[in-house]
Amino acid sequence: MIIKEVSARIVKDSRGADTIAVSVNGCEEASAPNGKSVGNYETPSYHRSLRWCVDFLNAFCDEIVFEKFEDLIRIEKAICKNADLKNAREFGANSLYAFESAVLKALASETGKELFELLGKNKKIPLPVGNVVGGGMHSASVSHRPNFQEFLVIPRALRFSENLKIMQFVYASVGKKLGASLVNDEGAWLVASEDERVLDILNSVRKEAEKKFASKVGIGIDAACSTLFHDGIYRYNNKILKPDMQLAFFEQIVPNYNLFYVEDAFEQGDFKRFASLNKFAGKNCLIVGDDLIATQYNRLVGAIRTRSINAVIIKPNQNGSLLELARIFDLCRRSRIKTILSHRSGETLDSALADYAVGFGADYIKCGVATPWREVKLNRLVEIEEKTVA
Ligand code: 2PG
Ligand code: MG
Repeated sequence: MIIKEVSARIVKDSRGADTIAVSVNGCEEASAPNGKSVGNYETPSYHRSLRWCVDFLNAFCDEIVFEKFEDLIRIEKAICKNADLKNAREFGANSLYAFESAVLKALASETGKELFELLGKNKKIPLPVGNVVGGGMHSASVSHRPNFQEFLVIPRALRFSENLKIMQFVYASVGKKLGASLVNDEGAWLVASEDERVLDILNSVRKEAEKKFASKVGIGIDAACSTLFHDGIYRYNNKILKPDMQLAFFEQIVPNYNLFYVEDAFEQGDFKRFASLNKFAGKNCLIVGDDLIATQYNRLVGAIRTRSINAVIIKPNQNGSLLELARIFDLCRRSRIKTILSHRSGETLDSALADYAVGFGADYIKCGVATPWREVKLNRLVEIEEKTVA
């Protein structure tokens, strides 16, 4: 394939905020999402501005020969040359990701392949991590909302289609028990409630789901604690915790609620307490770094060295380069770190995340349970499963 024509435009995400969409050779558009609980170490979304990146891509006229995933290096070199940058990621995580993804979509279409087939040999269908109840920054419209940003369900049946049914059952049943009717940024239930009450309800529904579907079902939280941390202290609705008290608190709630998954239990610089929790609970629970790593290779190397995590969130638009994402997945595989490819709270209707989860061989995909922006990715995974699993 020769890249002959690039067109870019500004579109709206699920929150109505601006983001970038790119198409190559007139093929299907690729777009980038936007986060709200944005980590300090994420690659900035745009070089100069969104408008500047859109104009740059519309003027892109290098005719690059592109035949396989690894040829993304040619795209990255052309960007560096034309925009006078040292590293392609300086072009911005949203603009680089949308462009690279659009190139891959064009290659898939021109070669009659599925997008996930372009990414190498590590294919497997991931387990879903679904956001059932929301709090924190994603539910800012409700006072007395839970402190934790996300209350999650992680079903572990063999088929993705079955896992989807389990998530939908848990979602509907928890919503009913909480008397919830509105949803937040990620389609999770919007409620005024204490964290502990939500965890109790989620746990009881988890047990019901295990019986009903004869499958293991885990629960978890994205505590997103960087957003609770101000002036050296974690500030909750009903308490204030110093960092060591925060560690003690998590050492209590992980076994008490039988948590299978805990993301960002500490603020984004605290490798040490992540490591303590990992040592304490990492045998039975995924100790997940999101803001801690921010999809940056060097921070992942640091976390592996300090044994701070046993699982990592990977967000394409925290980094930008799909080539670097491939290196991150490789490092995780070699270091036995579980991988969770993740959506953002402000999403688009692009379903490519599902293909990247399968193509990179992610262990999990975090993309919500409800609302069209999340469902499009879940439905694509069901479709991929139908195509690939006998
Ligand atoms: C997170 C993400 C997605 P945001 O913290 O894991 O759920 O939130 O996209 O707002 O950073
Ligand atoms: Mg997170």
